[in-house]
Amino acid sequence: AWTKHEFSGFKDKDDFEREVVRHVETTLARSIYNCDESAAYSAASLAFRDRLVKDWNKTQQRQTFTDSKRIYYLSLEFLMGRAFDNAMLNLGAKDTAKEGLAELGFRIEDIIGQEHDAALGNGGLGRLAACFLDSMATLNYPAWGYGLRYRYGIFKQEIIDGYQVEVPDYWLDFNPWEFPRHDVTVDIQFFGQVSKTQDENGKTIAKWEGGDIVKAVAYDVPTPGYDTPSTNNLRLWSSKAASGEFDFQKFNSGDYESSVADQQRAETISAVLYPNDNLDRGKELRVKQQYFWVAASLYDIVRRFKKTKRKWSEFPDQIAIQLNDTHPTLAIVELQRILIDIEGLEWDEAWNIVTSTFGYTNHTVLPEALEKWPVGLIQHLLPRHLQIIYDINLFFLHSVERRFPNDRDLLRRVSIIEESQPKMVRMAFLAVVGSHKVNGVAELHSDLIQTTIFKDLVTIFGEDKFTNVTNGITPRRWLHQANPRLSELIASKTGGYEFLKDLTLLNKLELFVDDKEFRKEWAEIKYANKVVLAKYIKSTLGVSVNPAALFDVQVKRIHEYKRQQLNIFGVIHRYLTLKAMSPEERKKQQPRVSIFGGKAAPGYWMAKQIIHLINSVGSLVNKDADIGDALKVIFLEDYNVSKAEIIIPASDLSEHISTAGTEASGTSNMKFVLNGGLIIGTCDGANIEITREIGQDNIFLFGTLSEDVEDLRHTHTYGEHTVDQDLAKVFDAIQGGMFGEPNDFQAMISAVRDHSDYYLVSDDFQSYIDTHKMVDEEYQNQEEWISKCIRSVARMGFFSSDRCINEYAEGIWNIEPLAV
Ligand code: 26W
Repeated sequence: AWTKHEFSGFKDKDDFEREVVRHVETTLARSIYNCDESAAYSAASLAFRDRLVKDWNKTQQRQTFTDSKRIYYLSLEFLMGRAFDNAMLNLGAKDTAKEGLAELGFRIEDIIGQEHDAALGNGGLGRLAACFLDSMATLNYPAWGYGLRYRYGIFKQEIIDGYQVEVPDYWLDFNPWEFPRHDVTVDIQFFGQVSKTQDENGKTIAKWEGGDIVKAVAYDVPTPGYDTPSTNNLRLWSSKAASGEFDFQKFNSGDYESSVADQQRAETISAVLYPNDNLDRGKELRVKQQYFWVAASLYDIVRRFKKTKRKWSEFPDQIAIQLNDTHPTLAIVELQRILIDIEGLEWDEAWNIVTSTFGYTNHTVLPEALEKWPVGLIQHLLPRHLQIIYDINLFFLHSVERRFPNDRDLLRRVSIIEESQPKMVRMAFLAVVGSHKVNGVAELHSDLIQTTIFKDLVTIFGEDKFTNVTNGITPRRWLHQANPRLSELIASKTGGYEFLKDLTLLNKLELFVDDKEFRKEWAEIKYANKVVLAKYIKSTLGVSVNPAALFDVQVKRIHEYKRQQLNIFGVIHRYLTLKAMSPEERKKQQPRVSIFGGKAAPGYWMAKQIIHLINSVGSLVNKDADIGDALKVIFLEDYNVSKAEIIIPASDLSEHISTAGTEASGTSNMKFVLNGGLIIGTCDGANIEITREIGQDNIFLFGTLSEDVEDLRHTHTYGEHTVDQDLAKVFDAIQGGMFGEPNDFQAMISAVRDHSDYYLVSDDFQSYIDTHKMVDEEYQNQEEWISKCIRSVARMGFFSSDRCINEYAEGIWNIEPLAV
């Protein structure tokens, strides 16, 4: 077994300093007298990397030696954020590093600030995968993540004249957290033809030949657990031309240009993360990314399994593979192909192995987000896979027909191939058919998938195949790292930092709700966090905000279903109301800062219009002398993980106001409550379970319930549909030119007033405004407000990603932690 000393890294600050100096002088080839913050960051990170890699090696040896069952988490996105602070905290060596850096003349915050976010994800799904890696390592599960090493992560957002402008995020200039494995490569085949022959026993043998080969190169990222030596691996694949630098044939024959072009075409596969969130655009390059990544990962997994010399039937006892949404669904087809075409298993035996191995997590019910690929595209790119998909579908439909004879409409509805023009492969159905468990990510969402998109499949497979695992977040990053003072205060009352490993220990805080001194300390920490954010706002936008005002935050991807338009219409309503008041009356109102942040997909025109309106409202309101501190409207540029770590601890109220039934779970709702902020929200996603845990009195719920959404939408389409009166006044102000050229915002207004108001902005407007009035009133009573915050935090234990990972491990993966 390891001793704590062995994995916590440095003996003392001198030991750490020596390592930093060594890296400055040798690895970076610089003089310690010419070491700026950037070099200090590089050297300090390398010093920590050296420690991580030792734990990483031991963890891998141990996993191999014990030959225990592993979970492979396949995700096209891992939104890791920064690694340095996380490594220091998880290794329990941040104080040591802080002292050491101070002696070298640096402030640790400045050094942490040098790191570029690893932003290989869009939003919720990618960040969830990152929280899961932290929990799997912390809980000592033998686990690997598999993803793509994008050269460009999610774009950097700039706001220019109130509009979003996208700038490429080239983040790999210097990345100490990855290890290239030039010896771990896989050849990936695309295009080509399939030939079928018979062997001596009359069995049909399929051969996939010809086409193009692209090389996958592995890059390993060690992911440390908290207070444990377990350091798991995140393996990211990078694409490269197969024939090395050049195609020498072409090169020598003078066709230099096209030999370079081939190489660039290969590298394009892992070049860029698709910036769409909850929107499927069916691009050929995207499906190429998916197959490239899935095929490389499975080759790796199978290679590792074959080394153990076990029987194929033991594959599912040794390996669980989780599909993070439908993006890796081709893995089901690829494993079946490997088993029947390459390893020579019979179809049924192979299919048993496949379906026992995979689990599928669904993250959305939005129809525009459900992946479908044209049959013709798959035929062209992956001809053998299309045959296997057709065979899977044939066997599946036969079994359905046997159990439900003469129901042709059922067969049409559940077919993996949609008989449309053109025909499409329904990836979500393929994922359900090829997995042994399917889960949603919050109770309401898991109920909804079973009663809507997968209703027929529940009838066919039975309810036991479908389950719920409510999302969670890692308290290490989202409390300890982001809000160190609150973490320390909690530790002082709950018996040390144990709560970071067992979040239910937060319940001990309930004993201190009535402790006036404790409430005061709590309030001071929140205020200090707000001062930090206020300074950040001043330095980036030049706007002064009063830290004593109520900070009202909505940060997430910009999407109509998340309803930032409802929020900004509410803000305009507040502005009009304030303007109509006498100065004396205005003084009595609760001051507010409305803070927005989030990226719009580059092609999502309506989302970009919403960003423009928020910025236009801000530039009017923020310089209106009548209004002063009563209202400020802020749009924070380039919302990302490291900015979330500043914003979330500074919030008094956060907005989670999606149309009921549309937000699968949400995870930032959990982060905000855990940091002592209250929520205004709809009865959607995990808000419902948060309410159950923390109590109705500690959350501001409003709006239509999900069971009423469909009916309401129908009244819009067929009935008289009049816009809420207060909302109509907001529209008048916009159309009167109060916020600039009204035409710029016409689509947002039309969507509600002239079209069917699909997201029910008008229906929910009045209750939204009324609920904000209640918020203002309750905020006036600070003692009561703080009590609610403390009570809420005390009851948030359930939302740790540790609880969530334990549920997956027990209910879906059937794996156990490795003793350390
Ligand atoms: C094909 C385009 C595309 C890209 C990304 C479709 C769908 C996605 C993701 C599944 C969208 C996503 O991030 N969903 C979010 O997943 C979170 C983690 O479970 C949930 O908390 C959010 O509610 C859900 O929107």
